[in-house]
Amino acid sequence: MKGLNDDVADGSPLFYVTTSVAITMDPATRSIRRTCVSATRTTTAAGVNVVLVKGIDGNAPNKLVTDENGATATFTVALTSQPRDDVTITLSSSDTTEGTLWTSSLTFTSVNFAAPQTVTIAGVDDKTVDGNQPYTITVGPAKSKDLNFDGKFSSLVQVTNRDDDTAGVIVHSDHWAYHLRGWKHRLFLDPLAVPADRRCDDWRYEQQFGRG
Ligand SMILES: [Ca+2]
Ligand SMILES: [Ca+2]
Ligand SMILES: [Ca+2]
Repeated sequence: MKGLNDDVADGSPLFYVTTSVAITMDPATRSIRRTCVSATRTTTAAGVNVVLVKGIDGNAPNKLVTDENGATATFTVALTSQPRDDVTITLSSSDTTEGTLWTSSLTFTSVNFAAPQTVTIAGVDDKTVDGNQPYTITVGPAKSKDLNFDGKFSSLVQVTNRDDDTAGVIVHSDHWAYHLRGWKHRLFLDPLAVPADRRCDDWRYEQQFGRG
């Protein structure tokens, strides 16, 4: 006997093979008229397979990295067995001020269930020196009329969004420049942090950090 693969998570069903009537002249087996053989067939279990692809953390291969400068990270999702009905898997970010998703859900059918679908995460920029920030992407749980999947297989993808800001004084508008002109105090500014076209004549640039 040889088991046949159907990719459906239908458990390990017991099945029977019935032979024809035994025909023998052997007195020892003459009483056997019909033979029944039982066997079980095992199949691949239902599940959701998540594989990290791009932006893998060099220090932690089970994590991803994005950054505030626009770097993205990706992972793929696929089903491990053929569903009896469409399976939808929702995706969400724990902190949308640090990382967002290009798609909010994936749908798998009985045809494309094994083809990995790519999920892209984009780092979100801010203007504060907030350090590298961890967040998580929640994958699932699956939703389906197929009870092998419905409400199951939730997992987390750990991500770090790297900060790209550094401390310094940056003048963003003429409104700021107006107020700075009236200051009588010495300004301890880093000249390189102030665009040349934003420097006022009466600003005093001091590179005397630690002395004023
Ligand atoms: Ca930034
Ligand atoms: Ca930042
Ligand atoms: Ca940030």
